[in-house]
Amino acid sequence: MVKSSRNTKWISLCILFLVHLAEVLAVEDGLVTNGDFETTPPTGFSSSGLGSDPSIPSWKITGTVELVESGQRQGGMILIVPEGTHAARLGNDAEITQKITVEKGSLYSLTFSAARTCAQLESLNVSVPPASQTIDLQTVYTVQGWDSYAWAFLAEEETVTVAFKNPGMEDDPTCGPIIDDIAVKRLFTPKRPKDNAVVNGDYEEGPWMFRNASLGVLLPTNLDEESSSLPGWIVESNRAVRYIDSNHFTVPGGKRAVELLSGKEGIIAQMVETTPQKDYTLTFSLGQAGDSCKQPLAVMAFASDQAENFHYTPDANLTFQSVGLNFTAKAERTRIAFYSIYYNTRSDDMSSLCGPVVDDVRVWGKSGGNRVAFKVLALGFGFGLLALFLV
Ligand SMILES: [Ca+2]
Ligand SMILES: [Ca+2]
Repeated sequence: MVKSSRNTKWISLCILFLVHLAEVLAVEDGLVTNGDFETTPPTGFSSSGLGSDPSIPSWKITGTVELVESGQRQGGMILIVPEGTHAARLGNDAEITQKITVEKGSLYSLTFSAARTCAQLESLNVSVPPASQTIDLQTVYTVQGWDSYAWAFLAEEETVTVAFKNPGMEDDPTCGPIIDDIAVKRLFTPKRPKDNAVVNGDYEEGPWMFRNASLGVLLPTNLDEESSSLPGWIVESNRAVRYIDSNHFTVPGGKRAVELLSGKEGIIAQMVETTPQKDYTLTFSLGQAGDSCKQPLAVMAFASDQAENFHYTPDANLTFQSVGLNFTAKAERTRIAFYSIYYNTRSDDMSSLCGPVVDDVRVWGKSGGNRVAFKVLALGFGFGLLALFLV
């Protein structure tokens, strides 16, 4: 008996050690090794590409891959380097890969910056086999000429290969997307609060954002809620929505929120658990991102068969307002969704896409609603009495 308890202790200790080891070995949140392409290759940086012995420290390359330098010209065009002085350009069918150690079964999100070069229809394929997605780089969302994107994958092994590939076949084989600042973050799905049917309604859990990432991170189309960079949410549209942080944008609550772009071409949605025939209220914060977005700003909100538009009405003291709509659930899962009514651009550069901000999304049943309504009523009654007393 004593022996078996001792054995159990040993086994527990070993398991603890192995779990700890796995945690130590797994990649840390942030830039992957040489994810910014600033590590000097053994043959040195060369403005004319990687020469006859191409290599990029920590990356395996296939096809025409070049390290480009900021200020480098190609034809009449200056190549864009998103961050620092170097970035990688992927020619026709070219690919760069890196193996990373992860925790099997966990969800991870990759953040990376990409810019287009000569081709008009450039795209970038990001994959961690068997998962893969091709991101369309045709729409440049910011005047800087590059954007940050996030893409999530479920780790099916302890070591996975992250690959970025240019699936294009252009006449000029050196044309192709430029990539930079590749980071990874392990995601957690926040627990659904007791009084709110929405998961991650405050948008605080999401992809990695660099401290200096002033452009936010675009969340491209993703219909699978199990592998979303923004846990709980899906991006239903062809165009992306922008994940923003309080260091560079105005955010209604906490540190993160979502900015809706491209009018009804940018839709964010969630299927929330509901009880059929029960009455609910959907509330959310509607604000502006503090990015000189040309007004008017307005959001179309959907819940079950209800849809309502809400215009952002600026207030001198507040950068957001709380709005909401009532609905009756028709099923055990109810779709809530938001898109921007207008196609907004920034008033300072007239071309960067921007739009209304959504945050603190809540869905609660009528019984909870009555309690809140009662509190408001009681408060109003109190104020009424006070006013009477003062008069
Ligand atoms: Ca760089
Ligand atoms: Ca928030």
